[in-house]
Amino acid sequence: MPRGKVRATTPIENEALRIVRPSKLAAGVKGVTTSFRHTLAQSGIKGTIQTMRSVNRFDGFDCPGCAWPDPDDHRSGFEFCENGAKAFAAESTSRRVTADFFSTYSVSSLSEQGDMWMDKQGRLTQPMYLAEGDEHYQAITWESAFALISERIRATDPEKVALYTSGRASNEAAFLWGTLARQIGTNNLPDCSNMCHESSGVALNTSIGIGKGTVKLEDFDYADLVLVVGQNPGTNHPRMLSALARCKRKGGSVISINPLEETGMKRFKHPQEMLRMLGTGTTIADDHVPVRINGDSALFKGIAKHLIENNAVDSSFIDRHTVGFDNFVSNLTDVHWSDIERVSGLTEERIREIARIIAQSKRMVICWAMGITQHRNSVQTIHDIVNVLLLGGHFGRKGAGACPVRGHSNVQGDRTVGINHHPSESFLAALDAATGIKSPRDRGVDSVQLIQRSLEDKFDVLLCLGGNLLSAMSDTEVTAQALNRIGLTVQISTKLNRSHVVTGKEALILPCLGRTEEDTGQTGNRFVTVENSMGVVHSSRGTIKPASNQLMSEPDIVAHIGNALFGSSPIQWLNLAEDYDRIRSLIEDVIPGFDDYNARVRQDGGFYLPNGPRDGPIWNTPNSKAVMHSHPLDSFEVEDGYTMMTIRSHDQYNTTIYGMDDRYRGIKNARRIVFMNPEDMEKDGIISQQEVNLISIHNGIERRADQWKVIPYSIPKGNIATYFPEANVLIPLESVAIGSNTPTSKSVHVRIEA
Ligand SMILES: Nc1nc2c(c(=O)[nH]1)N[C@H]1C(S)=C(S)[C@@H](COP(=O)(O)OP(=O)(O)OC[C@H]3O[C@@H](n4cnc5c(=O)[nH]c(N)nc54)[C@H](O)[C@@H]3O)O[C@H]1N2
Ligand SMILES: Nc1nc2c(c(=O)[nH]1)N[C@H]1C(S)=C(S)[C@@H](COP(=O)(O)OP(=O)(O)OC[C@H]3O[C@@H](n4cnc5c(=O)[nH]c(N)nc54)[C@H](O)[C@@H]3O)O[C@H]1N2
Ligand SMILES: [Mo]
Repeated sequence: MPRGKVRATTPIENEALRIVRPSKLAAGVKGVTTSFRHTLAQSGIKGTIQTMRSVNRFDGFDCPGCAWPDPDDHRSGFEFCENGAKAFAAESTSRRVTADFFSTYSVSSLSEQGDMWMDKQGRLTQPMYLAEGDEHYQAITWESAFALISERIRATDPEKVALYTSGRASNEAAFLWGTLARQIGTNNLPDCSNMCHESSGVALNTSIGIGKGTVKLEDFDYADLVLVVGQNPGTNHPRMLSALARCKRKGGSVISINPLEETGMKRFKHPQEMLRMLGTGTTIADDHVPVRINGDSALFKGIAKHLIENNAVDSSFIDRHTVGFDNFVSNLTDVHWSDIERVSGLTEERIREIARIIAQSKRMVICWAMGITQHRNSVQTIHDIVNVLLLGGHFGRKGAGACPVRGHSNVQGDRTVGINHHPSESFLAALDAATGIKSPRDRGVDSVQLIQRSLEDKFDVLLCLGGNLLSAMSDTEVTAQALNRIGLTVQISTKLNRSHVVTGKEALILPCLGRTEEDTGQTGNRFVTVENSMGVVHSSRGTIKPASNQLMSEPDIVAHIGNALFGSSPIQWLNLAEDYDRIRSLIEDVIPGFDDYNARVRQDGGFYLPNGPRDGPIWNTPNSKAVMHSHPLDSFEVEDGYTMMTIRSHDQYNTTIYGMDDRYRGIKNARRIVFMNPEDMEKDGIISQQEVNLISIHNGIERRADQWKVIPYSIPKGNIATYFPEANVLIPLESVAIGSNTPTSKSVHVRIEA
């Protein structure tokens, strides 16, 4: 019997949209008071003080907000930012979702509620089971839940099982998770980075031989130039602004390359210095370059042309360390300035002006995030960025390098410890030797492939370690249909979200401890470890009383599933999870760079993982040199309609909506809005706040989303912006980046219907 109608998207709110003056100053007085209001409202004053004291201290927990590192030398205990505070507040809320809640609300009635409402219901407190055809989740014991999962997995083939990971999982949980998948017999490990920095991983691996960035936090003190490309740090990595401000104080320059001039890049006040009321803050960006959406490849090609024409390249570095230079040069001669100008939306003179600044730089860092990784040609664009760094020899040098700024606080660590759908032979061989299992060698599915194959009934069981796959993935309605076809979906979660209502035929919710909470196993107070965006592995120890006495830690949950499936041979699952030092010893045996893991991670601040291009430079590529890739200029311009990017507001954490405002962009009470250039509005006869429908077009198929309000905004002509996840219904599942298969969330071809 099918369930009642379940909505896959948040209902259209009839909100009272107001356009106000955007905050010009990031993380100033307002930021701090706002953050306190958030924690206070949700966890009460005692909770607030306790939480704030433990943030990012050596003996406290790692901020669940983002992957930006803390200063090596001092973790003051008050290293926090407004949005980090919102992330704690959301986790340390005093509200609870109990079994009664689920008997009040059926899944279909829950689905009629908004995304923000769902998160605000509080912490999940006990395991819940949704039987096939049922309308209500009902309580289930942990034991029965594990038995059910094991039964369903045993009843199917290993390739019909997938294990999704969201990037908050610790190294310990993620390592067990990957190992569990391989003991089951699959590399089906789709993860949030497939939708995030996968393009960076692919592009960096194939050019510099490591899928990560090559800078340390201290490099920002030495850099004479930092480019911030396709990234909005004021909202998504606020603590990065301190590093940029320090760079500037030491004489460095910062250039922001972005279709939008984001707050924070304009002016910033360090929250820790805040109470001293220092002036009006530091101006961060010395220059703002309003590139068109997906115009970055053209821009960096133009920069490279200028550098080569003017012989402003480090020839000895290029000779010693790279291959592909000659080919790159001849390829660039076929790229014409007229095309570069059209695609980037910038004049030749403007691009040469930026190139002249780059030519002067001895120590340049280039940072980027989702504005670069979520396009058709993202891998190529990142190759273009790396080429500009290679031309100037900006590797293996203090104050220089590539800096893909990671999102989720441990997304980088999860990949390092084996969350990978195409693991290397050396990793699998080491895992087999250390554990006694026989890992499969076949490539597994990524997130997009998981959805595509579920539509063809190729999946029976999907286990999710955190996250909200339904809302994070592109093509929401199609994704929902795919998930509905899976036999059993299991969500290991802290908070309620739409993936708990749009499920497989049967579903389980397994509530787990959050990062901030005390983890008292049989061996006493346990801690986990994480890796930040700069390759530092450090500890994170929760300090707050758990939200419910029925919660289990993530490693414990994974181990119990392993134990239910396989008992204790060859992996002693329960024994392993009892004491996380044992998991870490196993990681040390399997993954290079974790020597003396248990000892070194107990040092204040942890330790750096080795990084060839940074430490050498040494290149772990086929011919031991960095590769300069040459690609033709792909433009993916749209002839009719607009190129739409889907971005984050200041009041959300991915699919978790904290509030309906976007203070830095001057928006109150609305999320279904379209930022549009005033000249485009005039051309289309659209007035401010007019309601329009959005229609995306891909391979002749139309997808619609109705009732969006238009906001005039400073954005390049032909470009529009909307918020994720509301706009995900418009992103076709098949529209992905070449080479990384990442949904093209930042370039969606859209028509506007007035
Ligand atoms: N508070 C908060 N913090 C977060 C998150 C959150 O949701 N909330 N999410 C976390 C996660 S998982 C991630 S991955 C990061 C995301 O961090 P960001 O990448 O900063 O997030 P987005 O909002 O997607 O912003 C992308 C930026 O790229 C710009 N952009 C879009 N298209 C282009 C383009 O073609 N070229 C250029 N040059 N710029 C472009 C947009 O204008 C926007 O400023 O933040 C992490 N931190
Ligand atoms: N259109 C569009 N789509 C996008 C993006 C975009 O820019 N545009 N960005 C993409 C990016 S960069 C990312 S990373 C993905 C994010 O994809 P996901 O990581 O899947 O999504 P989140 O919204 O971060 O997941 C939030 C949920 O995680 C659970 N959770 C929180 N903390 C914990 C914890 O400690 N343990 C466990 N087990 N669960 C926890 C809570 O239940 C919460 O509801 O979305 C992607 N989707
Ligand atoms: Mo992300």
